[in-house]
Amino acid sequence: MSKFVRTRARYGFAAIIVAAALAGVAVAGLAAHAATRSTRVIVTEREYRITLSRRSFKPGTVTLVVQNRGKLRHTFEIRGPGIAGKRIAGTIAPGAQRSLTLRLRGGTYNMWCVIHRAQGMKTTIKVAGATTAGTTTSGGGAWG
Ligand SMILES: [Cu+2]
Repeated sequence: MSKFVRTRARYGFAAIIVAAALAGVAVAGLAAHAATRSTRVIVTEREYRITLSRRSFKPGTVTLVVQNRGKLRHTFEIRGPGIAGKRIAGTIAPGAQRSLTLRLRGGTYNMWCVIHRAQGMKTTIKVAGATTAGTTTSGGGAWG
């Protein structure tokens, strides 16, 4: 009698462990999936320039992690193929970071700080297919 109860209890416990393990696998699988789907790019803003952790891009989903390393508040807006003008709401305080996930297509994207665009706080990236030459953060460029 007591042996039967103990066996049932042990079986129940094992079932909980199996269920938890399966749930853990499912969560890990989702996390791995998400990590491979979106490319993280660090965007550094300071007075008065914007620099990116990478300069070459392929079409697909990217998460721009915009970090304000300056002393003033900055903003971030991007425009290009498929993106009519997408902006991180409000301003980013010094030391803070905000992220923006986008779907990039082939072509040229312009990004800038709305407040300090005139001071040259802007940059351009080119996404796969287009020439990558001359995409530096300095210089005025033809736009703006
Ligand atoms: Cu700014």
